[in-house]
Amino acid sequence: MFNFFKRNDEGENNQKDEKKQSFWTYSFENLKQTLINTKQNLVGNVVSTIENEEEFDDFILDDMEDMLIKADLGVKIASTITDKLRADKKIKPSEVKNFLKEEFKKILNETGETELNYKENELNIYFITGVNGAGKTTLIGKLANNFRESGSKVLVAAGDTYRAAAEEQLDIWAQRAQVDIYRKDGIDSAAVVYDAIKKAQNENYNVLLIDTAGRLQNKRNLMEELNKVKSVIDKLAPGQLKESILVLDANTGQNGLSQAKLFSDAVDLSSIALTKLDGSAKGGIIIAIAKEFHLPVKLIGVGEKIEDLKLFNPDDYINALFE
Ligand SMILES: Nc1nc2c(ncn2[C@@H]2O[C@H](COP(=O)(O)OP(=O)(O)O)[C@@H](O)[C@H]2O)c(=O)[nH]1
Ligand SMILES: [Mg+2]
Repeated sequence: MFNFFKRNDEGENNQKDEKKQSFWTYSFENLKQTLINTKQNLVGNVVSTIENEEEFDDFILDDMEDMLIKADLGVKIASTITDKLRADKKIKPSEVKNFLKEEFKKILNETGETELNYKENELNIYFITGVNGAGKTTLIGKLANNFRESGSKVLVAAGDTYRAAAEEQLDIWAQRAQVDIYRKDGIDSAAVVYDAIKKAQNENYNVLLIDTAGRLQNKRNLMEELNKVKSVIDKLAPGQLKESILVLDANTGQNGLSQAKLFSDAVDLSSIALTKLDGSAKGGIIIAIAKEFHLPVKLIGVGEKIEDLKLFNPDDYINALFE
């Protein structure tokens, strides 16, 4: 496993490694600041409304369910949580905060590994998907920079051949991140990806980041194109594909759930990158996605700058929401 992905590097006193690590990790204090609106929306409102009640009667439970749904947790989790309280009469409203914390923790724990999959000394391919404007190209720029800072040889592939100037935008990010780009404008995405994989394999790259389109004439065309690209990867580089990442804008809230469904049907996702968490009140979507799709969030976007991509740490996330 990539050393810099580890949060606790006790005994690590190599300054260069510390610098590298700082690119990926997010201090607890900063995470808390980023989640301040989500905390109020998801936890603060519910707890302050409920905790002084005498007992969980139907009226309060309905109210609580509504609040959780409005906080973008989704109907499924909201009703599971309130049904538990209906069934277990021992839990009192004064304990609601701790109860919620444990419930959220359980849901996040069930998604499995939250560290980005990476293997030393081989090609690691990351297939990046998501709707237009979610933050795919930006994420690729930031990821490329982090990987390059961490010592990897990085290639990015301009697979969004649909949107005008998409290749240009990726090119600018590649320069900023000081990594190589494979682009060939005017041909189809699968062909670009085919060439990029060949190049990455022949020239011993450690990381290949594949950008894709987020909007075609219609959903079906988009899903077909993504599926075609995925087949190329599966055919040329089985085992080298380390993550199929869906990039979601935190502010889309519940809409993110339908996006996750659409994309996971087409490309068999392995993880989520949640962008624009900075300032968002809808960071609870992380829990909804974990519950509905068993997909872990592995990366969070916390700003527009190159260093604003961080590894997601579920324990810190929970503690930041409930502290
Ligand atoms: N505040 C904020 N803005 C972001 C973040 N990630 C991306 N953006 C912005 O979102 C917009 C769309 O990003 P882009 O990468 O072009 O999305 P794409 O269409 O999915 O490739 C750009 O203006 C980015 O600067 C983030 O984590 N925080
Ligand atoms: Mg793009």
